[in-house]
Amino acid sequence: MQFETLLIETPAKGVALIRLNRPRQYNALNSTLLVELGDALNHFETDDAVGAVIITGSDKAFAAGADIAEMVGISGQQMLEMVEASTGWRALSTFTKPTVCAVSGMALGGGFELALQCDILLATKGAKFALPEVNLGVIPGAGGTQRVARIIGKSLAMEMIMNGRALFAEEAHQRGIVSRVIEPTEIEAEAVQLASELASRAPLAVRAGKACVNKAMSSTLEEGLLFERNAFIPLFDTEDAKQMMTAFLNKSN
Ligand code: CO8
Repeated sequence: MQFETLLIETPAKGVALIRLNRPRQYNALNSTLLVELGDALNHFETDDAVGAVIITGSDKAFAAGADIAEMVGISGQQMLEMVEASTGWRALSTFTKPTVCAVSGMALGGGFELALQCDILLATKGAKFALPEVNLGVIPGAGGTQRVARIIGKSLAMEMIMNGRALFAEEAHQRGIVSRVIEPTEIEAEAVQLASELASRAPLAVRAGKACVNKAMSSTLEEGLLFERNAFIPLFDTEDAKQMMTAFLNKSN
């Protein structure tokens, strides 16, 4: 696959890596990138050779947000049309396979929102997360207000969204935004190792687990428990469950 704004790599069996590649603009998310991201994810969704996807940027920046050059002076109606044409957001939110986001440097605005839509977020020491849209007279528009508030709580979310307060990797880790803080030289290898493990696991169980955790972020406990029950039961009819439990009892796993 050839793209103008993305590089696609296969760093390990079952793993596809999407590298945001607009180095001169700190990987700012322009409309081309957001369409190409949708095309790449839609391809990987149906590619049986891919079990997990890594999304990453460069050493300096994951992404500096939406491309301000495309937003300056546009109307609300034009922004709505741009959002609807940006298929990458929808493709990521409906992607059923596991996604690992490896953030080096800065993840700002839409770049942070993109990272927040991935399943597992890894960051380098020194990585910076912020929602600075207020400095441009707007607010986050790709889920930032909702996802950040649910993860870090109201007061700090208010500081980030109303006052542009940044979180560095350690604080982002303490507040549950990232699951691991890693040396810059090691983050990519660790992301590949993690994605390889995910890709090697029973795919239907991994997808069901992902769907359930995502449901937890957007439902009441009762709705989530029902969703979990409905995801849990059918897994007993899968070959993986039968074989893996038998292998456990036979001590051959
Ligand atoms: N958009 C466009 N260009 C950018 C962006 C951006 N977000 N960020 C950096 N650039 C460009 C600069 O214009 C500059 O270009 P040039 O060399 O042609 O002048 C180049 O990248 C280098 O930038 P700087 O000279 O500013 O470099 P610094 O090292 O001094 O600063 C920063 C780097 C900190 C990244 C700084 O550029 C900055 O603050 N960028 C803006 C960050 C920001 O405000 N992000 C939020 C954008 S709004 C948003 O994301 C809303 C999301 C809504 C999603 C909606 C759903 C579709």
